Amino acid sequence: MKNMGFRWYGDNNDSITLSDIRQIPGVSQVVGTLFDIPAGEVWPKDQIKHLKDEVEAAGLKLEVIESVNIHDDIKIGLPTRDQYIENYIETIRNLAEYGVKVICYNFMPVFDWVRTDLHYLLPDGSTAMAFEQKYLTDDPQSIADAMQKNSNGYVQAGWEPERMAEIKRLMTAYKDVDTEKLTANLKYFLDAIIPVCEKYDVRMAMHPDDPPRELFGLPRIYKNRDDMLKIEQLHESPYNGFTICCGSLGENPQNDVPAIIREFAAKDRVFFIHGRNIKFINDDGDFHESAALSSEGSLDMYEIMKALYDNDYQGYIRPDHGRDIWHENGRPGYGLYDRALSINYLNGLWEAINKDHR
Ligand SMILES: [Mn+2]
Repeated sequence: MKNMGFRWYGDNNDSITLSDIRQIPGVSQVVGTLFDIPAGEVWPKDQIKHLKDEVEAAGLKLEVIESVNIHDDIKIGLPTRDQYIENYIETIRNLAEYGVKVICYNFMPVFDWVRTDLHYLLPDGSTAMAFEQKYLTDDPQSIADAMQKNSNGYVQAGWEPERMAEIKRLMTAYKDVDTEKLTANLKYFLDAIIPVCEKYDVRMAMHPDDPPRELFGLPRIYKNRDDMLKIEQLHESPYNGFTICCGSLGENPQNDVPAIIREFAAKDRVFFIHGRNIKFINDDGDFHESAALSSEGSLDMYEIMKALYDNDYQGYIRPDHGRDIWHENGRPGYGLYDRALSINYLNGLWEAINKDHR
């Protein structure tokens, strides 16, 4: 695929180098971030320029950013949100100046993605991240501590220490934020930023909640197709759209991921794809992440790629989390080898579908 990318956390935050990424066949994009900038602060132009320059020096492009995190005050709807939204707008303008076309973001309260095991042992001896409801305690702090402790010394995106130090305070601050209020706060945010995105040609690609269900009593507003329709209608614009994370949506067996892609890609509201497979462990929706190959997981990756092809998808795609294989010991889910295998597989499916339809 022409816009195949690879997520990279930056010089001091990743076990993988840009030249490693360049050597994966068929990769043209780095999905980049300024990992050290806390949510709510403006991304400085000089740091964006530095990132773009080094990505381009490696023969790659920087057109997708993941993520520009949204300050919790915006999600809670506090009066301080206006300043944080101003900062967000300035970041959008700064990124646009350096050629960024898509910003991936999420609107999950307190926690980003959640797993109960970062090293779940698979029958072939590899490990992957897993979610089993029975291990989810009532204490969010213990989940945060486990995520940190088991990440091989890396900080996981969405689990930054400054955020985790605040869990108790945040859980209290979200006490009165229900689904309706969180949705209204998303609308307030979109109404403010989307006109800027239209002017500067930057598309906002919201990432689904992962897993797509309520946790710790906190609301989740992007869990399925109906949620997507609502989000789309909050602020109608070709710049208000989605990241389809196949794994995240696929973690609810009721979600028909290829059908969701068909519906929203046909309307040109899909800007970014996370190509990931998962495998259900039981009928309760517990799952582990798996190799991308359809036969290794519960999602049909051919149908997913076919849905993109049939809708003439021109947007960006990257593999999502991978397994840890071949003695790799990096940030769990973000090793080099299994994600490179995913890219080769997804590109292989794409080539085959293309040639079938010539
Ligand atoms: Mn994802």
